[in-house]
Amino acid sequence: MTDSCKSYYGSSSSDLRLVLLGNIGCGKTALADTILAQLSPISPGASRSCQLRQGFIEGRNVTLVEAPRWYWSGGKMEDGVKKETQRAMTLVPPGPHAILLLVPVNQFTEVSLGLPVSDVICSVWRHTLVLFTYADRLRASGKAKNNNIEAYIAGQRGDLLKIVEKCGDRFHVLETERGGGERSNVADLLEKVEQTAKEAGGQYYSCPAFQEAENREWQGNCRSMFSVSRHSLVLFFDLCCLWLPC
Ligand SMILES: Nc1nc2c(ncn2[C@@H]2O[C@H](COP(=O)(O)OP(=O)(O)O)[C@@H](O)[C@H]2O)c(=O)[nH]1
Ligand SMILES: [Mg+2]
Repeated sequence: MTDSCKSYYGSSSSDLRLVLLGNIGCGKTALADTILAQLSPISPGASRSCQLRQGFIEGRNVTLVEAPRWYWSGGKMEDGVKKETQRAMTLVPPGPHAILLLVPVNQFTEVSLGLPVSDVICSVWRHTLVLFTYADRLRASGKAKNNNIEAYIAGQRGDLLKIVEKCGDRFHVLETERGGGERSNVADLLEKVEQTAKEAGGQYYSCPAFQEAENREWQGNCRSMFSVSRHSLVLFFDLCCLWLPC
């Protein structure tokens, strides 16, 4: 994936399109449920393929795609996973406003172990926001002094800090307690997503597959316009021949 952007032009300002990335169990489905305030339909084999969901939340039409779980082979991400993840970007036309990289803050994960997440994220870092899940578990473990997650990351998790820095210091700690706190946490997250798009120059990520499709459509339109005008000319010429005295 190469980094390529488009302006908001053509999409409503109340639309918000997201791609959720992260390995199995990192909390993608739970996050989608929380954002959309609805339970996910149970779909077998869901972890290998993209899941698209929509809802109207906090005054915005939110569309989100849950990308597939990660499979590694020889330290590299499997090609099938890569392709399916790239497909995730194409399921939210004309492109996602932000990519949320979910990282369980209480564990050492693929991300924190430095496995090549870049394989899938590549140069879309500037559209990516790190979303820390399992903050409740970390607090319960007592590892975060004064229950302060930010201080724990800054002081004890240089591995996670590196990822956050790669994403332009954009991160959000997901709070999972039920009730008002959870909703205001989602509202904060959606604001950060909009901020991510603003920081990327008021642009959303437009993947190469989209550009190719757009180019094909444009070329197709040109071809059909040309063929329409060519047919009109032929018709005009035929009519002239009919009207003109021989
Ligand atoms: N305690 C806790 N459990 C979570 C959190 N996020 C997800 N879970 C649970 O972990 C399990 C896997 O989460 P899920 O959203 O299905 O992960 P996915 O594979 O990334 O879609 C589910 O039982 C969730 O309820 C979290 O932040 N804290
Ligand atoms: Mg899931």
